[in-house]
Amino acid sequence: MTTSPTLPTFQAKDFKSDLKPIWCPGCGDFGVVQAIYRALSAVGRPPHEIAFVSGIGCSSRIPGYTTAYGFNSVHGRALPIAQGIKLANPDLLVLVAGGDGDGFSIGGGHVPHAIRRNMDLTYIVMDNQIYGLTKGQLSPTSPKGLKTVTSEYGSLEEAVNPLLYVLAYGANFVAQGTPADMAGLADIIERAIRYPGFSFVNVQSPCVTFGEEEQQVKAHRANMKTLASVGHDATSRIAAMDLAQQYGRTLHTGVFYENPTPPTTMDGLVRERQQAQVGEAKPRARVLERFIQK
Ligand SMILES: Cc1ncc(C[n+]2csc(CCOP(=O)(O)OP(=O)(O)O)c2C)c(N)n1
Ligand code: SF4
Ligand SMILES: [Mg+2]
Repeated sequence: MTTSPTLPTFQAKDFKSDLKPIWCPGCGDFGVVQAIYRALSAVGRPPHEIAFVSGIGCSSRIPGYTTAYGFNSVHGRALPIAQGIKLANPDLLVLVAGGDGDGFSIGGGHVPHAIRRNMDLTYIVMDNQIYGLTKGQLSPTSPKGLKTVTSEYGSLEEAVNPLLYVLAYGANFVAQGTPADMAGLADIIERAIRYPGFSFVNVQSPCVTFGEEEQQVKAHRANMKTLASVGHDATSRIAAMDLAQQYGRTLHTGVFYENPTPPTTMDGLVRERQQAQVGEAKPRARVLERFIQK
């Protein structure tokens, strides 16, 4: 009798690098990276098949704390870099991470395009409503009225709503979690990774140094409401947009929207087109002729 070869299995510790995080003690990002280790072990892809891209910020240090290939890149530019990686090597599992500032101020213009291209990426934003790394300035998700070093009398601006933002642009998987519920967060991230297409996870990740009292883990634990407990239908974009309007007032956790019929991803469409055109493709050496003729 022959036995089938056993596939390697991974534990959370297999995704933990030797680098020691330099986050402030108690920072929410510690919980987020733990949830990512757990999600990756459940997904079961080996570290060398994973590319993890981030921008700049406290949260963007995350790739270095994993054993995946990591790129702590340029402020606000994680998504374009990740899309290039996925296009060049579609077999890689590509994760993207960063902060609310990285993703929704300097990088905000890249988000709609990543969504409409719908490459198979998972984008995790650690939303602490502040610029943590640069010592506590207003971020795009800071609530109106917040007093910071750059808004001594209180912010006059409305906050960006990251959930509504990505839902409005057509993201097919949108979720929110908090490290106050580690098991729930790991589960959400695993589902996002498994979703075939662009998936977005907003993590309410407390900044213990510059964040507000009501944005800390203890308050999250007391106030969070799972979407399952409110009977939310995650197959309806409209229902998701309705609930997402409570961002900043109610901490809903779970999957807001999951398109039950995922459209073909752009990396998939590119592959299809390449295969269809392989017969008529010019040999590499004569590729310039196509431009010269025109
Ligand atoms: C082009 C550019 N502009 C500004 C900065 C300074 N900078 C570094 S991180 C950051 C914001 C970080 O906030 P966020 O993305 O929310 O991450 P957090 O530190 O809160 O996790 C800024 C403004 C930079 N590094 N590069
Ligand atoms: S400044 Fe805030 S976000 Fe940055 S490591 Fe410290 S607690 Fe975390
Ligand atoms: Mg931030």
